[in-house]
Amino acid sequence: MKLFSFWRSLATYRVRIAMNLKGVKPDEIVDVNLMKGQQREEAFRTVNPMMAIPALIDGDGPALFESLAIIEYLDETHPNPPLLPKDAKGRARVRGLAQIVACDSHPLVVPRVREYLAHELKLDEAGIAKWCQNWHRAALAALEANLKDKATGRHAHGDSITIADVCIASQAAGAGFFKVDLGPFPNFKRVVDNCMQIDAFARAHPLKQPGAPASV
Ligand SMILES: N[C@@H](CCC(=O)N[C@@H](CS)C(=O)NCC(=O)O)C(=O)O
Repeated sequence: MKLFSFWRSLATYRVRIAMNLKGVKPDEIVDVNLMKGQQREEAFRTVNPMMAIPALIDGDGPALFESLAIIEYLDETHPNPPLLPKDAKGRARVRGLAQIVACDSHPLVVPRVREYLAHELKLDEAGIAKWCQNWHRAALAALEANLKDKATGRHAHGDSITIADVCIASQAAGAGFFKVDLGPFPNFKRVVDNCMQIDAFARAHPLKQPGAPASV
Protein backbone atom coordinates (compact mmCIF):
# COMPACT_ATOMS: atom_id res chain seq x y z
CA MET A 1 0.00 0.00 0.00
CA LYS A 2 1.38 3.36 -1.07
CA LEU A 3 0.11 6.64 0.43
CA PHE A 4 0.80 9.99 -1.24
CA SER A 5 1.08 12.44 1.60
CA PHE A 6 2.44 15.72 2.97
CA TRP A 7 2.77 16.68 6.63
CA ARG A 8 0.53 19.73 6.37
CA SER A 9 -2.28 18.15 4.34
CA LEU A 10 -5.52 18.07 6.32
CA ALA A 11 -7.15 15.65 3.88
CA THR A 12 -4.24 13.24 4.30
CA TYR A 13 -4.50 13.68 8.07
CA ARG A 14 -8.03 12.27 7.78
CA VAL A 15 -6.76 9.19 5.95
CA ARG A 16 -3.87 8.73 8.39
CA ILE A 17 -6.32 8.72 11.32
CA ALA A 18 -8.49 6.09 9.62
CA MET A 19 -5.44 3.95 8.85
CA ASN A 20 -4.24 4.17 12.45
CA LEU A 21 -7.70 3.27 13.78
CA LYS A 22 -7.77 0.24 11.48
CA GLY A 23 -4.18 -0.77 12.20
CA VAL A 24 -3.24 -0.35 8.53
CA LYS A 25 0.34 0.72 7.90
CA PRO A 26 1.26 1.84 4.39
CA ASP A 27 4.31 0.06 2.93
CA GLU A 28 5.44 3.29 1.36
CA ILE A 29 4.74 6.97 1.98
CA VAL A 30 5.44 9.21 -1.00
CA ASP A 31 6.03 12.81 -0.02
CA VAL A 32 4.27 15.31 -2.31
CA ASN A 33 5.57 18.68 -1.16
CA LEU A 34 2.63 21.07 -1.52
CA MET A 35 4.81 24.05 -0.67
CA LYS A 36 7.04 23.27 -3.67
CA GLY A 37 4.04 22.61 -5.95
CA GLN A 38 4.93 18.93 -6.45
CA GLN A 39 1.20 18.10 -6.67
CA ARG A 40 1.25 19.75 -10.12
CA GLU A 41 4.27 17.82 -11.43
CA GLU A 42 3.65 15.25 -14.15
CA ALA A 43 4.74 12.36 -11.90
CA PHE A 44 1.88 13.03 -9.50
CA ARG A 45 -0.65 14.35 -12.03
CA THR A 46 -0.81 10.89 -13.55
CA VAL A 47 -1.66 9.49 -10.08
CA ASN A 48 -4.38 12.08 -9.33
CA PRO A 49 -5.40 14.41 -12.16
CA MET A 50 -7.02 16.69 -9.53
CA MET A 51 -3.43 17.40 -8.37
CA ALA A 52 -4.41 16.97 -4.73
CA ILE A 53 -3.47 14.59 -1.95
CA PRO A 54 -4.17 12.13 -0.50
CA ALA A 55 -4.01 9.35 -3.06
CA LEU A 56 -3.71 5.70 -2.14
CA ILE A 57 -2.54 2.78 -4.25
CA ASP A 58 -3.49 -0.57 -2.75
CA GLY A 59 -1.76 -3.48 -4.46
CA ASP A 60 -1.89 -3.15 -8.22
CA GLY A 61 -4.14 -0.09 -8.10
CA PRO A 62 -5.88 1.87 -9.44
CA ALA A 63 -4.97 4.96 -7.46
CA LEU A 64 -7.76 5.98 -5.11
CA PHE A 65 -8.38 9.67 -4.50
CA GLU A 66 -10.54 11.95 -2.29
CA SER A 67 -10.11 11.40 1.44
CA LEU A 68 -13.72 10.40 2.15
CA ALA A 69 -13.73 7.85 -0.69
CA ILE A 70 -10.43 6.43 0.57
CA ILE A 71 -11.69 6.23 4.15
CA GLU A 72 -14.85 4.41 3.08
CA TYR A 73 -12.69 2.03 1.02
CA LEU A 74 -10.58 1.33 4.13
CA ASP A 75 -13.76 0.88 6.16
CA GLU A 76 -15.05 -1.69 3.67
CA THR A 77 -11.77 -3.57 3.34
CA HIS A 78 -10.88 -3.40 7.06
CA PRO A 79 -14.28 -3.43 8.80
CA ASN A 80 -12.97 -3.23 12.39
CA PRO A 81 -13.55 -0.88 14.05
CA PRO A 82 -16.44 0.34 11.87
CA LEU A 83 -16.38 4.06 11.12
CA LEU A 84 -20.04 4.35 10.09
CA PRO A 85 -23.14 3.64 12.20
CA LYS A 86 -25.32 0.63 11.44
CA ASP A 87 -28.51 2.60 10.78
CA ALA A 88 -29.23 4.59 7.62
CA LYS A 89 -30.19 7.81 9.43
CA GLY A 90 -27.06 7.60 11.57
CA ARG A 91 -24.90 7.07 8.48
CA ALA A 92 -26.54 10.07 6.79
CA ARG A 93 -25.85 12.27 9.84
CA VAL A 94 -22.24 11.12 10.09
CA ARG A 95 -21.63 11.61 6.36
CA GLY A 96 -23.31 15.02 6.57
CA LEU A 97 -21.02 16.16 9.40
CA ALA A 98 -18.01 14.82 7.52
CA GLN A 99 -19.02 16.57 4.32
CA ILE A 100 -19.42 19.95 6.04
CA VAL A 101 -15.68 19.65 6.62
CA ALA A 102 -14.43 17.85 3.53
CA CYS A 103 -16.81 19.28 0.92
CA ASP A 104 -18.04 22.68 2.16
CA SER A 105 -15.19 24.15 4.17
CA HIS A 106 -11.81 22.59 3.46
CA PRO A 107 -11.90 23.02 -0.37
CA LEU A 108 -12.12 26.80 0.11
CA VAL A 109 -8.79 27.03 1.94
CA VAL A 110 -6.54 24.61 0.05
CA PRO A 111 -3.29 25.85 -1.57
CA ARG A 112 -4.72 26.11 -5.11
CA VAL A 113 -7.47 28.46 -3.86
CA ARG A 114 -5.11 30.51 -1.69
CA GLU A 115 -2.67 30.78 -4.61
CA TYR A 116 -5.48 31.94 -6.94
CA LEU A 117 -6.56 34.56 -4.41
CA ALA A 118 -2.97 35.81 -4.16
CA HIS A 119 -1.83 35.66 -7.78
CA GLU A 120 -5.02 36.26 -9.79
CA LEU A 121 -7.17 38.32 -7.42
CA LYS A 122 -4.16 40.04 -5.81
CA LEU A 123 -5.34 39.57 -2.23
CA ASP A 124 -2.62 40.27 0.32
CA GLU A 125 -1.73 37.92 3.19
CA ALA A 126 -4.24 39.59 5.55
CA GLY A 127 -7.01 39.29 2.97
CA ILE A 128 -6.29 35.61 2.40
CA ALA A 129 -6.23 34.98 6.15
CA LYS A 130 -9.60 36.73 6.45
CA TRP A 131 -11.02 34.52 3.65
CA CYS A 132 -9.75 31.31 5.26
CA GLN A 133 -10.95 32.29 8.74
CA ASN A 134 -14.40 33.20 7.40
CA TRP A 135 -14.96 29.78 5.80
CA HIS A 136 -13.52 28.01 8.82
CA ARG A 137 -15.92 29.85 11.15
CA ALA A 138 -18.89 29.15 8.87
CA ALA A 139 -18.21 25.41 9.08
CA LEU A 140 -17.47 25.55 12.81
CA ALA A 141 -20.80 27.32 13.45
CA ALA A 142 -22.69 24.67 11.47
CA LEU A 143 -20.83 21.83 13.18
CA GLU A 144 -21.38 23.38 16.62
CA ALA A 145 -25.14 23.67 16.00
CA ASN A 146 -25.31 20.06 14.78
CA LEU A 147 -23.24 18.76 17.69
CA LYS A 148 -25.78 20.17 20.17
CA ASP A 149 -28.11 17.39 19.01
CA LYS A 150 -28.79 14.54 21.42
CA ALA A 151 -27.29 12.15 18.87
CA THR A 152 -23.88 13.50 19.91
CA GLY A 153 -22.19 11.62 22.72
CA ARG A 154 -18.59 11.39 23.77
CA HIS A 155 -17.92 11.55 20.05
CA ALA A 156 -19.69 13.31 17.18
CA HIS A 157 -22.25 10.53 16.82
CA GLY A 158 -22.78 8.57 20.01
CA ASP A 159 -19.84 7.13 21.89
CA SER A 160 -18.05 5.41 19.01
CA ILE A 161 -15.60 7.02 16.66
CA THR A 162 -16.96 7.66 13.18
CA ILE A 163 -15.85 9.38 9.99
CA ALA A 164 -17.40 12.55 11.45
CA ASP A 165 -14.79 12.58 14.24
CA VAL A 166 -12.02 12.00 11.72
CA CYS A 167 -13.14 15.06 9.75
CA ILE A 168 -13.77 17.16 12.86
CA ALA A 169 -10.19 16.50 14.00
CA SER A 170 -8.91 17.77 10.64
CA GLN A 171 -11.11 20.88 10.91
CA ALA A 172 -9.58 21.57 14.34
CA ALA A 173 -6.04 21.22 12.99
CA GLY A 174 -6.95 23.63 10.19
CA ALA A 175 -8.38 26.09 12.71
CA GLY A 176 -5.00 25.97 14.42
CA PHE A 177 -3.14 26.63 11.16
CA PHE A 178 -5.40 29.58 10.32
CA LYS A 179 -5.52 30.95 13.89
CA VAL A 180 -9.27 30.52 14.40
CA ASP A 181 -10.36 30.61 18.06
CA LEU A 182 -12.39 27.55 19.06
CA GLY A 183 -13.77 29.30 22.17
CA PRO A 184 -17.21 30.00 20.61
CA PHE A 185 -17.60 26.32 19.64
CA PRO A 186 -17.55 24.37 22.96
CA ASN A 187 -19.31 21.22 21.70
CA PHE A 188 -16.95 21.02 18.75
CA LYS A 189 -13.98 21.50 21.05
CA ARG A 190 -15.17 18.83 23.47
CA VAL A 191 -15.49 16.28 20.65
CA VAL A 192 -12.02 17.23 19.38
CA ASP A 193 -10.47 16.98 22.85
CA ASN A 194 -11.96 13.50 23.28
CA CYS A 195 -10.54 12.42 19.91
CA MET A 196 -7.10 13.81 20.64
CA GLN A 197 -6.83 11.60 23.72
CA ILE A 198 -6.81 8.65 21.32
CA ASP A 199 -3.40 7.64 20.02
CA ALA A 200 -4.64 7.01 16.45
CA PHE A 201 -5.64 10.67 16.22
CA ALA A 202 -2.73 12.15 18.16
CA ARG A 203 0.07 10.50 16.18
CA ALA A 204 -1.61 11.26 12.83
CA HIS A 205 -1.57 15.01 13.56
CA PRO A 206 0.13 17.11 10.85
CA LEU A 207 2.68 18.53 13.28
CA LYS A 208 3.78 14.99 14.25
CA GLN A 209 4.74 14.07 10.69
CA PRO A 210 8.30 13.96 9.27
CA GLY A 211 9.28 17.34 7.89
CA ALA A 212 6.74 19.29 9.98
CA PRO A 213 7.91 22.36 11.91
CA ALA A 214 7.45 22.48 15.72
CA SER A 215 4.55 24.92 15.23
CA VAL A 216 2.99 26.97 12.43
N1 LIG B 1 -11.61 16.99 -1.22
C1 LIG B 1 -10.27 16.46 -1.23
C2 LIG B 1 -9.29 17.58 -0.96
C3 LIG B 1 -7.93 17.23 -1.45
C4 LIG B 1 -7.05 18.46 -1.36
O1 LIG B 1 -7.39 19.55 -1.85
N2 LIG B 1 -5.90 18.27 -0.73
C5 LIG B 1 -4.99 19.37 -0.55
C6 LIG B 1 -4.11 19.17 0.63
S1 LIG B 1 -5.05 19.01 2.10
C7 LIG B 1 -4.09 19.47 -1.77
O2 LIG B 1 -3.44 18.51 -2.13
N3 LIG B 1 -4.09 20.62 -2.37
C8 LIG B 1 -3.26 20.89 -3.50
C9 LIG B 1 -3.56 22.25 -4.06
O3 LIG B 1 -4.51 22.87 -3.61
O4 LIG B 1 -2.83 22.66 -4.97
C10 LIG B 1 -10.11 15.35 -0.19
O5 LIG B 1 -10.83 15.38 0.80
O6 LIG B 1 -9.26 14.48 -0.41
